[in-house]
Amino acid sequence: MRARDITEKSIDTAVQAVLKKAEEENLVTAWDRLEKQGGQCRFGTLGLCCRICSMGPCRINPAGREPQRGVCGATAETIAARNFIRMIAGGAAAHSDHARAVAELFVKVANKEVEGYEIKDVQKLYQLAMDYEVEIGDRDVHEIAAEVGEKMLAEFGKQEGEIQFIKRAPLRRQELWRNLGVVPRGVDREIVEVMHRTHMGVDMDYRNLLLQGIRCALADGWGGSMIATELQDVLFGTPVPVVGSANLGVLKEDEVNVIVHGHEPLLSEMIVLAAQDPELQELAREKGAKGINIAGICCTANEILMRHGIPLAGNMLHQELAIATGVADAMVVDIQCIMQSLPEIAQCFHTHIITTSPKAKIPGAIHVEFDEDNALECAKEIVRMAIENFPNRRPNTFIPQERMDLVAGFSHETIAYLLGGLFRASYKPLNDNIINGRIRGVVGVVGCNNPKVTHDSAHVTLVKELIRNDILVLQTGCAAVACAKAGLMNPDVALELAGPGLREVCETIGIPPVLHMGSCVDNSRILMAATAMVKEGGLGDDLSDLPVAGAAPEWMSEKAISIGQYFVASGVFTVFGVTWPTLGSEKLTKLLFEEFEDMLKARWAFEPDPKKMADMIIEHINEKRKALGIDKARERILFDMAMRRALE
Ligand code: NFS
Ligand code: SF4
Repeated sequence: MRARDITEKSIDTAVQAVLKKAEEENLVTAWDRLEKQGGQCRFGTLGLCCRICSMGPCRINPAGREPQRGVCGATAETIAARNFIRMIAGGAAAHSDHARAVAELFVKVANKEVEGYEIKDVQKLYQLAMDYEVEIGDRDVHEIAAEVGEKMLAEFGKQEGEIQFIKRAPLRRQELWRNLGVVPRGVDREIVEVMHRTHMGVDMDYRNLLLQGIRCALADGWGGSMIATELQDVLFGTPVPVVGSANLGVLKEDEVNVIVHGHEPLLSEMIVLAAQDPELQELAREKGAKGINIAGICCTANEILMRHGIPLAGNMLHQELAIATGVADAMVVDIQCIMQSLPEIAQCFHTHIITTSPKAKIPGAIHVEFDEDNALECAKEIVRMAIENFPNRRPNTFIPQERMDLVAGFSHETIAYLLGGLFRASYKPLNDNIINGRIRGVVGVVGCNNPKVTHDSAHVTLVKELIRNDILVLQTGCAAVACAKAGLMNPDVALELAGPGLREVCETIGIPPVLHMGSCVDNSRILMAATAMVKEGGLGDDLSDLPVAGAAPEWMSEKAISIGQYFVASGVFTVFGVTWPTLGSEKLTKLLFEEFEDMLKARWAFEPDPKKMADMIIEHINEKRKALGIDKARERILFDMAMRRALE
């Protein structure tokens, strides 16, 4: 990639300022490394490179010249399909192994084998007990939790039958899945089967490969990810609206800054708790700091923002820059989306990079293994290391001023409460306002950052276009952080940008037009919100009837592909930006972009330009509205007091 000006690297002025500092100090960041990659491999980009056996690596010429086959005879579509579903397996594995860790801890908590954690959301536990047909009666909460936990833990390795949460989907969708034979058994089994079928010389029919890809993705969305979300809510509390702030300006010159980065809230929850410890607070003061400041990066940030209002230091591409401010006394990481370069950058400052998972070590980092049997002590040790490190800060510190206030905490349950009130929580007001046309539709804008795209630009441009067109936006992951920083989750800023219908509804309910629903495993919340819309009635009887869509305009990870595939398989039209990994095979791309429509009543699309992406989505939503016969209802209705009351 050619050298780019700083303003082409990110639209975030805080990022631009720290990138400038990094340049002056000769630090190397993801943007520089992307440049150093030069022109990236075209075969790989198009999905046409196969490294599955040692007769290869093989590649297919995308221009139709030789070679057109791998040594084993594999065609372009076989190679691209195998690569694609292996991405799904990678993503599903990441989400689900995270979920497994939560489930294992949950069982220990239920059995009172560990200290520091508790069952916080008993209502949600009861809901799960009903899902899993666990008797509630007048049994002790821990007893119920133990049985629920065991049953949920058993889901991962389930050999036969169907995972339980499939039954949460609209009946029409379940029927469609059963007819296609894509209802997942345990997620472990589906991942293993992807790996088996993509081994040299096994499944060579790209359609058949994709069916297994779909089954594996569904095992993620309605299995692994949903289990993670549900059990995290029971353990740490189901999110309710909370005020927070975002961007590197949340770091503090005069306090100990502990940055938590990664994905599992098991550790970060304890770090939040440890930072409140009076002894550690006192130690911080002894070392000359005014207090202890916790800030998050990536999905860990989203998890503790949603439940505690802990500030967001930034999204994926902020990780190196947070260190480059010179005020990060420790960066604590667990799993996923962490850059190997962190210890190198930290060398130029005083920052401790602390790895905590036995699954994720980085050469040059300090490893403090997180021991959940001793969670709080472990978290305290980490916070203490950060405090002891505070006096070692070097003079070259710089904290950009950017810091945006926001409202987050929109679990799908909370949305129902906000819409309908505590005693008649429901999605009816949302459906009504979609039917009467004040709200055109609902779109999930999710996913990563990718330095190939001007950082945050695609997220922010797309979301602004959508809300301007009266589309309510639901967000998770790094996309959510991007829009939070841009003010789109701040009602004062964002309502100005929303179309009149959306604005009216949001003002009445008291929500921003862009709702932060959490981390990437919490995309399962979006599935549940969409399902609640179907079940409420008036908008068709399947997820594919809804005027909704999904988008990941700056995606990079395998997890994003798994999420996108379970969105599509659940009936949601989904558009990705940046680059598309199957373009080398016309047939496979046609399957994903066109034929899926017949098969799944939803399809994938690819569009790197966020304005065009918005047009594509709006057109799709308009079509769905037309099919529902609600396209003419969009005349403007002014609210009088009675209508406002009715809405409340
Ligand atoms: Ni999601 Fe969360 Fe961010 Fe992408 Fe990574 S942090 S799990 S994968 S980069 S959104
Ligand atoms: Fe080449 Fe086939 Fe081996 Fe892939 S599996 S590397 S296409 S010979």
